[in-house]
Amino acid sequence: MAGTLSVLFKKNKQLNTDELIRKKTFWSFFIFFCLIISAFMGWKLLQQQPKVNGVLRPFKNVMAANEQVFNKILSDKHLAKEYPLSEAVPVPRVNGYLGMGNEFDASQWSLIVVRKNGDTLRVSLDQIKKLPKKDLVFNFKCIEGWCQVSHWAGARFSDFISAFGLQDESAFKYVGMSTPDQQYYVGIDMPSALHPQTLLCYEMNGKPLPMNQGYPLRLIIPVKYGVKSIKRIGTMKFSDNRPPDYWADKKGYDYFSGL
Ligand SMILES: Nc1nc2c(c(=O)[nH]1)N[C@H]1C(S)=C(S)[C@@H](COP(=O)(O)O)O[C@H]1N2
Ligand SMILES: [Mo]
Repeated sequence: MAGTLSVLFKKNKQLNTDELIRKKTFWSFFIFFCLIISAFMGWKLLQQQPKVNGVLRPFKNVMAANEQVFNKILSDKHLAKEYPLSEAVPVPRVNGYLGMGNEFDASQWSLIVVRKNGDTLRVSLDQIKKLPKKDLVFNFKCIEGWCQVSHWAGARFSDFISAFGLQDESAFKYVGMSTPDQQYYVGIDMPSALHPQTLLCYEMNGKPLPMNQGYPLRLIIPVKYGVKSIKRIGTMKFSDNRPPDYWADKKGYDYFSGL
């Protein structure tokens, strides 16, 4: 044992081949062991970090940095690819059920818009249908990993803003939307909301939206993952602070979810 120990600290040229092998073997195992220990301690340390929206803070910090970068280069500038009508699927998948409860009374629905001064504006579906209609066939992408070319139509959010005199409201940084029962809600950065392909959508495949796809009015926002395309919009609010966002708050998904 003492022999082995003394070998470890001797210069290579003082050792014979056997001793040299012993020395090298020891040190490589020692380094390997240290790496394992530090990896384990690092992992332990990470576990002890506080969580932000269910995501460990160090990860959240990296995500926040990524968000900054990607929100600058994505979303609000480029156009999503549009497809010919013939490529749209006949029966688009139904994916989200929050806020889609049966107790919804469509006859009582109107879109509630909370103005800057606190007043509420109620807008009927007919009023929205009077705005120029934009058909959009695009590849709808869900963050969970599926995508589908589908056909939607509605009024551009930007046309809605100007038609209803909401310019002051659109000077805020964000718009928040929630279902009539508040079960689902999203926050959208204003440049993406005002993007020319962002629709207040009331038709799918040339027909009124099916109930489970957000009748009477949903958001279609091709520059974002599907999570942001809230179905059955009840209320719309504007703010400079980030409005609550179901998936960003519950699961720590990227707030912008830009594409
Ligand atoms: N009200 C409401 N809107 C929602 C959801 C939801 O659960 N409730 N899910 C979102 C998600 S994750 C996706 S991918 C799309 C799915 O839209 P679809 O059901 O028309 O496929 O809706 C989004 N909008
Ligand atoms: Mo999704």
